[in-house]
Amino acid sequence: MAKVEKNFSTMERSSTLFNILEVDGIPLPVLSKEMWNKISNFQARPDDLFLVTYPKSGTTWMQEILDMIKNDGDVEKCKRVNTLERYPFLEVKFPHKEKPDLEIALEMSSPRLIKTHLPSHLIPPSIWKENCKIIYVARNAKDCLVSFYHFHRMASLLPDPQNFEEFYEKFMSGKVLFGSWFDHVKGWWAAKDTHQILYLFYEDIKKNPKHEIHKVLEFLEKTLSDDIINRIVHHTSFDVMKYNPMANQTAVPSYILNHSISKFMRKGMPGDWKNHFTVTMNENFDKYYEKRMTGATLTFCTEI
Ligand code: PPS
Repeated sequence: MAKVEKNFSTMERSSTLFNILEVDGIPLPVLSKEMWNKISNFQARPDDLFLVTYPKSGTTWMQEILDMIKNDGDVEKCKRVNTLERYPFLEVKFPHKEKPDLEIALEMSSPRLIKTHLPSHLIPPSIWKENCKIIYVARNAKDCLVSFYHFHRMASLLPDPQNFEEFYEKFMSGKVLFGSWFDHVKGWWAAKDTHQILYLFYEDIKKNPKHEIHKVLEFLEKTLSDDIINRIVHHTSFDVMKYNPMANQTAVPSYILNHSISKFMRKGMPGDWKNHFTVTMNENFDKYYEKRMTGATLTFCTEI
Protein backbone atom coordinates (compact mmCIF):
# COMPACT_ATOMS: atom_id res chain seq x y z
CA MET A 1 0.00 0.00 0.00
CA ALA A 2 1.50 3.36 -1.03
CA LYS A 3 2.29 5.67 1.83
CA VAL A 4 0.74 9.12 1.55
CA GLU A 5 3.05 11.30 3.54
CA LYS A 6 2.26 14.96 3.37
CA ASN A 7 1.52 17.89 1.20
CA PHE A 8 4.82 18.80 -0.37
CA SER A 9 5.63 22.34 0.63
CA THR A 10 9.19 23.01 -0.47
CA MET A 11 8.36 23.21 -4.17
CA GLU A 12 5.61 25.75 -3.96
CA ARG A 13 5.37 29.08 -5.69
CA SER A 14 2.60 31.48 -4.93
CA SER A 15 0.92 30.88 -8.28
CA THR A 16 1.19 27.08 -8.31
CA LEU A 17 -2.20 25.79 -9.36
CA PHE A 18 -1.62 22.14 -8.57
CA ASN A 19 -1.70 20.84 -5.06
CA ILE A 20 1.33 18.62 -4.59
CA LEU A 21 1.02 15.50 -2.51
CA GLU A 22 3.90 13.25 -1.57
CA VAL A 23 3.11 9.57 -2.04
CA ASP A 24 5.82 7.04 -1.20
CA GLY A 25 8.29 9.91 -1.29
CA ILE A 26 7.19 10.98 -4.76
CA PRO A 27 5.67 14.44 -5.31
CA LEU A 28 2.47 14.09 -7.31
CA PRO A 29 0.06 16.75 -8.61
CA VAL A 30 -2.82 15.15 -6.73
CA LEU A 31 -5.61 17.20 -5.19
CA SER A 32 -5.90 15.46 -1.85
CA LYS A 33 -5.43 12.21 0.04
CA GLU A 34 -9.04 11.34 -0.79
CA MET A 35 -8.29 11.86 -4.45
CA TRP A 36 -5.22 9.64 -4.16
CA ASN A 37 -7.41 6.89 -2.71
CA LYS A 38 -9.74 7.22 -5.68
CA ILE A 39 -6.80 7.04 -8.09
CA SER A 40 -5.41 3.93 -6.39
CA ASN A 41 -8.83 2.31 -6.52
CA PHE A 42 -9.46 3.33 -10.13
CA GLN A 43 -11.27 0.50 -11.89
CA ALA A 44 -9.59 -0.24 -15.20
CA ARG A 45 -11.42 -2.03 -17.99
CA PRO A 46 -9.73 -4.81 -20.01
CA ASP A 47 -9.92 -2.80 -23.24
CA ASP A 48 -8.39 0.37 -21.76
CA LEU A 49 -5.15 1.56 -23.32
CA PHE A 50 -2.79 3.43 -21.00
CA LEU A 51 -0.19 5.84 -22.26
CA VAL A 52 2.51 6.17 -19.63
CA THR A 53 5.47 8.53 -19.68
CA TYR A 54 7.81 10.43 -17.45
CA PRO A 55 6.88 14.10 -18.07
CA LYS A 56 8.18 15.67 -21.27
CA SER A 57 8.95 12.38 -22.99
CA GLY A 58 6.64 12.73 -25.98
CA THR A 59 3.25 12.10 -24.39
CA THR A 60 1.34 14.62 -26.50
CA TRP A 61 3.05 13.34 -29.62
CA MET A 62 2.05 9.74 -28.89
CA GLN A 63 -1.49 10.87 -27.98
CA GLU A 64 -1.78 12.43 -31.44
CA ILE A 65 -0.39 9.28 -33.09
CA LEU A 66 -2.84 7.09 -31.16
CA ASP A 67 -5.77 9.36 -31.95
CA MET A 68 -4.87 9.26 -35.64
CA ILE A 69 -4.65 5.47 -35.48
CA LYS A 70 -7.97 5.23 -33.70
CA ASN A 71 -9.60 7.52 -36.27
CA ASP A 72 -8.02 5.74 -39.27
CA GLY A 73 -5.99 8.81 -40.20
CA ASP A 74 -8.93 11.24 -40.23
CA VAL A 75 -7.22 14.56 -39.48
CA GLU A 76 -10.45 16.50 -39.00
CA LYS A 77 -11.71 14.04 -36.37
CA CYS A 78 -8.43 14.45 -34.50
CA LYS A 79 -8.92 18.21 -34.55
CA ARG A 80 -12.32 17.90 -32.84
CA VAL A 81 -10.98 19.27 -29.58
CA ASN A 82 -7.72 20.01 -27.74
CA THR A 83 -5.55 17.06 -26.57
CA LEU A 84 -6.29 17.75 -22.91
CA GLU A 85 -10.01 17.41 -23.58
CA ARG A 86 -9.66 14.35 -25.79
CA TYR A 87 -8.07 12.01 -23.31
CA PRO A 88 -8.12 12.00 -19.52
CA PHE A 89 -4.96 12.44 -17.45
CA LEU A 90 -5.56 9.99 -14.60
CA GLU A 91 -4.06 11.80 -11.61
CA VAL A 92 -4.86 15.40 -12.47
CA LYS A 93 -7.63 17.92 -11.82
CA PHE A 94 -7.12 20.86 -14.16
CA PRO A 95 -8.24 24.24 -12.81
CA HIS A 96 -10.21 25.02 -15.97
CA LYS A 97 -12.19 21.77 -15.85
CA GLU A 98 -15.20 21.20 -13.64
CA LYS A 99 -14.14 17.78 -12.45
CA PRO A 100 -11.02 15.69 -12.04
CA ASP A 101 -9.99 13.79 -15.17
CA LEU A 102 -10.45 10.56 -13.24
CA GLU A 103 -14.18 11.25 -12.99
CA ILE A 104 -14.27 12.08 -16.69
CA ALA A 105 -12.57 8.72 -17.34
CA LEU A 106 -15.17 6.91 -15.26
CA GLU A 107 -17.95 8.36 -17.41
CA MET A 108 -16.25 7.62 -20.73
CA SER A 109 -17.37 4.85 -23.00
CA SER A 110 -14.90 2.14 -23.99
CA PRO A 111 -12.37 1.79 -25.40
CA ARG A 112 -10.62 4.49 -23.36
CA LEU A 113 -7.14 5.95 -23.82
CA ILE A 114 -5.83 7.26 -20.54
CA LYS A 115 -2.64 9.21 -19.90
CA THR A 116 -0.61 8.93 -16.73
CA HIS A 117 2.86 9.91 -15.52
CA LEU A 118 2.72 7.58 -12.50
CA PRO A 119 5.74 5.39 -11.75
CA SER A 120 5.05 1.66 -12.14
CA HIS A 121 4.78 0.95 -8.42
CA LEU A 122 2.03 3.57 -7.96
CA ILE A 123 -0.15 2.54 -10.88
CA PRO A 124 -3.70 1.50 -9.87
CA PRO A 125 -3.56 -2.29 -9.31
CA SER A 126 -6.68 -2.86 -11.43
CA ILE A 127 -4.60 -1.98 -14.53
CA TRP A 128 -2.41 -5.03 -13.88
CA LYS A 129 -5.36 -7.15 -12.85
CA GLU A 130 -7.29 -6.40 -16.05
CA ASN A 131 -4.12 -6.97 -18.10
CA CYS A 132 -4.58 -3.64 -19.88
CA LYS A 133 -2.29 -2.72 -22.74
CA ILE A 134 0.22 -0.03 -21.88
CA ILE A 135 2.38 2.07 -24.17
CA TYR A 136 5.39 3.58 -22.40
CA VAL A 137 7.43 6.30 -24.11
CA ALA A 138 10.86 7.10 -22.67
CA ARG A 139 13.10 10.01 -23.56
CA ASN A 140 16.76 10.53 -22.72
CA ALA A 141 17.26 12.15 -19.33
CA LYS A 142 19.16 15.22 -20.46
CA ASP A 143 16.52 16.39 -22.93
CA CYS A 144 13.77 15.47 -20.48
CA LEU A 145 15.41 17.67 -17.88
CA VAL A 146 15.70 20.64 -20.24
CA SER A 147 12.14 20.28 -21.52
CA PHE A 148 10.79 19.88 -17.97
CA TYR A 149 12.67 23.00 -16.88
CA HIS A 150 11.11 25.11 -19.64
CA PHE A 151 7.71 23.59 -18.94
CA HIS A 152 8.02 24.65 -15.29
CA ARG A 153 8.72 28.19 -16.48
CA MET A 154 5.57 28.38 -18.60
CA ALA A 155 3.16 26.22 -16.55
CA SER A 156 1.77 28.02 -13.55
CA LEU A 157 0.41 24.64 -12.51
CA LEU A 158 3.93 23.76 -11.44
CA PRO A 159 6.42 25.07 -8.91
CA ASP A 160 8.74 27.88 -9.99
CA PRO A 161 11.95 26.19 -11.26
CA GLN A 162 14.04 29.18 -10.04
CA ASN A 163 16.95 28.82 -12.46
CA PHE A 164 18.38 26.05 -14.60
CA GLU A 165 21.13 25.15 -12.11
CA GLU A 166 18.63 24.62 -9.29
CA PHE A 167 16.28 22.63 -11.46
CA TYR A 168 19.18 20.47 -12.64
CA GLU A 169 19.99 19.57 -9.02
CA LYS A 170 16.35 18.81 -8.23
CA PHE A 171 15.96 16.65 -11.30
CA MET A 172 19.10 14.64 -10.51
CA SER A 173 17.95 14.02 -6.95
CA GLY A 174 14.40 13.18 -8.07
CA LYS A 175 12.88 16.07 -6.14
CA VAL A 176 10.58 17.00 -8.99
CA LEU A 177 7.03 16.02 -9.83
CA PHE A 178 6.69 12.29 -10.47
CA GLY A 179 10.05 11.71 -8.83
CA SER A 180 13.23 10.34 -10.27
CA TRP A 181 13.56 9.91 -14.03
CA PHE A 182 15.97 7.03 -13.31
CA ASP A 183 13.49 5.10 -11.18
CA HIS A 184 10.65 5.81 -13.61
CA VAL A 185 12.31 4.51 -16.77
CA LYS A 186 13.82 1.52 -14.95
CA GLY A 187 10.61 0.64 -13.12
CA TRP A 188 8.59 0.52 -16.32
CA TRP A 189 11.40 -1.28 -18.16
CA ALA A 190 11.24 -4.05 -15.56
CA ALA A 191 7.43 -4.10 -15.65
CA LYS A 192 7.42 -4.86 -19.37
CA ASP A 193 8.77 -8.35 -18.69
CA THR A 194 5.58 -9.37 -16.93
CA HIS A 195 2.90 -7.15 -18.49
CA GLN A 196 1.54 -6.10 -21.89
CA ILE A 197 3.79 -3.08 -22.32
CA LEU A 198 5.12 -1.63 -25.53
CA TYR A 199 8.23 0.32 -24.50
CA LEU A 200 9.17 2.99 -27.03
CA PHE A 201 11.80 5.71 -27.19
CA TYR A 202 11.24 9.34 -28.20
CA GLU A 203 14.49 9.35 -30.17
CA ASP A 204 13.47 6.26 -32.18
CA ILE A 205 10.15 7.87 -33.09
CA LYS A 206 12.06 10.97 -34.18
CA LYS A 207 14.52 8.92 -36.25
CA ASN A 208 11.99 6.67 -37.94
CA PRO A 209 8.36 7.52 -37.09
CA LYS A 210 6.92 5.10 -39.61
CA HIS A 211 8.81 2.19 -38.13
CA GLU A 212 7.62 3.01 -34.60
CA ILE A 213 4.03 3.54 -35.77
CA HIS A 214 4.17 0.03 -37.26
CA LYS A 215 5.18 -1.27 -33.81
CA VAL A 216 2.21 0.52 -32.25
CA LEU A 217 -0.14 -0.92 -34.87
CA GLU A 218 1.13 -4.41 -34.26
CA PHE A 219 0.75 -3.96 -30.51
CA LEU A 220 -2.83 -2.75 -30.98
CA GLU A 221 -3.52 -5.53 -33.50
CA LYS A 222 -4.61 -3.06 -36.13
CA THR A 223 -3.71 -2.64 -39.80
CA LEU A 224 -3.78 0.57 -41.79
CA SER A 225 -2.84 1.27 -45.39
CA ASP A 226 0.53 2.76 -46.25
CA ASP A 227 -1.21 5.98 -47.34
CA ILE A 228 -2.85 6.37 -43.94
CA ILE A 229 0.39 5.63 -42.12
CA ASN A 230 2.17 8.29 -44.21
CA ARG A 231 -0.60 10.74 -43.31
CA ILE A 232 -0.14 9.92 -39.63
CA VAL A 233 3.61 10.53 -39.91
CA HIS A 234 2.97 13.89 -41.54
CA HIS A 235 0.16 15.06 -39.24
CA THR A 236 2.14 14.14 -36.12
CA SER A 237 5.46 15.61 -37.21
CA PHE A 238 6.76 18.40 -35.00
CA ASP A 239 6.40 21.04 -37.71
CA VAL A 240 2.74 20.19 -38.30
CA MET A 241 1.77 19.67 -34.65
CA LYS A 242 3.46 22.93 -33.70
CA TYR A 243 0.88 24.84 -35.75
CA ASN A 244 -2.10 22.66 -34.85
CA PRO A 245 -4.02 24.54 -32.12
CA MET A 246 -5.68 21.28 -31.05
CA ALA A 247 -2.30 19.68 -30.37
CA ASN A 248 0.11 22.49 -29.47
CA GLN A 249 -1.64 23.36 -26.16
CA THR A 250 -2.29 26.99 -27.14
CA ALA A 251 -5.99 26.26 -26.54
CA VAL A 252 -5.26 25.81 -22.83
CA PRO A 253 -6.00 29.06 -20.92
CA SER A 254 -2.91 31.25 -20.67
CA TYR A 255 -3.18 31.46 -16.88
CA ILE A 256 -2.35 27.73 -16.95
CA LEU A 257 0.16 27.54 -19.80
CA ASN A 258 1.84 30.80 -20.70
CA HIS A 259 3.19 30.45 -24.21
CA SER A 260 4.71 33.92 -24.13
CA ILE A 261 7.29 32.56 -21.65
CA SER A 262 8.05 29.32 -23.50
CA LYS A 263 6.19 27.28 -26.08
CA PHE A 264 4.80 23.84 -25.23
CA MET A 265 6.01 22.65 -28.66
CA ARG A 266 9.42 24.11 -28.02
CA LYS A 267 12.29 22.38 -29.90
CA GLY A 268 11.14 18.81 -30.43
CA MET A 269 14.68 17.60 -31.10
CA PRO A 270 17.07 15.29 -29.30
CA GLY A 271 20.22 17.15 -28.25
CA ASP A 272 18.91 20.50 -27.03
CA TRP A 273 20.56 19.74 -23.66
CA LYS A 274 23.84 20.81 -25.28
CA ASN A 275 22.53 24.36 -25.33
CA HIS A 276 21.89 24.23 -21.57
CA PHE A 277 24.47 22.02 -19.86
CA THR A 278 27.89 23.43 -19.00
CA VAL A 279 30.87 21.08 -19.41
CA THR A 280 30.93 20.50 -15.64
CA MET A 281 27.21 19.86 -15.47
CA ASN A 282 27.55 17.33 -18.25
CA GLU A 283 30.47 15.53 -16.60
CA ASN A 284 28.65 15.36 -13.29
CA PHE A 285 25.49 14.21 -14.98
CA ASP A 286 27.32 11.42 -16.83
CA LYS A 287 28.94 10.21 -13.60
CA TYR A 288 25.66 10.18 -11.74
CA TYR A 289 23.92 8.56 -14.69
CA GLU A 290 26.41 5.73 -14.74
CA LYS A 291 25.92 5.15 -11.04
CA ARG A 292 22.13 5.09 -11.30
CA MET A 293 21.93 3.05 -14.49
CA THR A 294 24.55 0.44 -13.68
CA GLY A 295 23.19 -2.99 -14.44
CA ALA A 296 20.24 -1.64 -16.40
CA THR A 297 19.86 -3.11 -19.87
CA LEU A 298 18.24 0.14 -20.99
CA THR A 299 20.13 2.37 -23.40
CA PHE A 300 19.28 5.86 -24.52
CA CYS A 301 20.55 8.03 -27.29
CA THR A 302 21.09 11.70 -26.48
CA GLU A 303 21.45 13.00 -30.00
CA ILE A 304 20.57 11.91 -33.52
S1 PPS B 1 3.83 16.57 -20.99
O1 PPS B 1 3.52 17.93 -20.49
O2 PPS B 1 4.57 15.79 -19.99
O3 PPS B 1 2.64 15.86 -21.46
O4 PPS B 1 4.81 16.83 -22.22
P1 PPS B 1 5.12 15.80 -23.38
O5 PPS B 1 4.07 15.89 -24.41
O6 PPS B 1 5.43 14.47 -22.82
O7 PPS B 1 6.49 16.36 -23.95
C1 PPS B 1 6.62 17.62 -24.56
C2 PPS B 1 7.89 17.54 -25.38
O8 PPS B 1 7.64 16.74 -26.55
C3 PPS B 1 7.90 17.52 -27.70
N1 PPS B 1 7.01 17.13 -28.79
C4 PPS B 1 7.47 16.63 -29.95
N2 PPS B 1 8.72 16.32 -30.36
C5 PPS B 1 8.85 15.84 -31.61
N3 PPS B 1 7.82 15.66 -32.47
C6 PPS B 1 6.55 15.95 -32.09
N4 PPS B 1 5.55 15.78 -32.94
C7 PPS B 1 6.34 16.45 -30.77
N5 PPS B 1 5.25 16.84 -30.07
C8 PPS B 1 5.68 17.25 -28.87
C9 PPS B 1 7.66 18.95 -27.23
O9 PPS B 1 8.21 19.88 -28.14
C10 PPS B 1 8.36 18.91 -25.88
O10 PPS B 1 9.77 18.80 -26.00
P2 PPS B 1 10.77 20.04 -26.04
O11 PPS B 1 12.14 19.44 -25.99
O12 PPS B 1 10.48 20.89 -24.85
O13 PPS B 1 10.53 20.74 -27.35
